[in-house]
Amino acid sequence: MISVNNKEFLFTPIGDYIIPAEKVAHVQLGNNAEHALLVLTKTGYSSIPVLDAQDRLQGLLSMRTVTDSILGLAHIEYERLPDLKVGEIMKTDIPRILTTDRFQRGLDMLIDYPFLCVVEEDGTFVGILTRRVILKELKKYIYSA
Ligand code: 2BA
Repeated sequence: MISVNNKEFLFTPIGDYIIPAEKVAHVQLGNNAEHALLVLTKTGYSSIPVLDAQDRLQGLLSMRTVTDSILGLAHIEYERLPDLKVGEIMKTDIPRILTTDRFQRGLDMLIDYPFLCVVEEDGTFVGILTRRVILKELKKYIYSA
């Protein structure tokens, strides 16, 4: 069992650890699935946030969601990609965390998810909190304990 004597870091606000929105690859509700597939492929990320025109978080889109949406009975129907809107196929039941939340909440939630979308109270997308950033921070505290 790891023992970290000073647990104050658990209560620090997550603000410092957020990857800001302008550095996060995302798609818009009205983008079509072909554009989304391009963004996912080019960035290499397996899942990215979906925002509306007011920059509010609406859902998540993954490579799997896109592929599922064009899966026919016998083959993948690529020709349907331009007609499908991101808003129709995205996942809406997604984990999110508030800018005012603490490190501990982020740590707890990141056990189940590779990243969390960070939002303001009104749903405005602020950025993401990734497993990598939180693990790096946790490592610092454990090694200095
Ligand atoms: P994944 O895309 O499945 O990536 C898993 C891990 O692989 C990432 O962990 C990172 O360590 C590495 N990785 C993948 N693609 C990378 C790339 N293009 N450049 C550098 N490293 C890459 P985390 O950094 O903890 O990220 C967890 C998840 O957060 C990612 O899962 C992705 O879904 C999302 N994510 C991270 N950074 C993002 C960004 N700038 N824009 C959009 N989504 C991002």
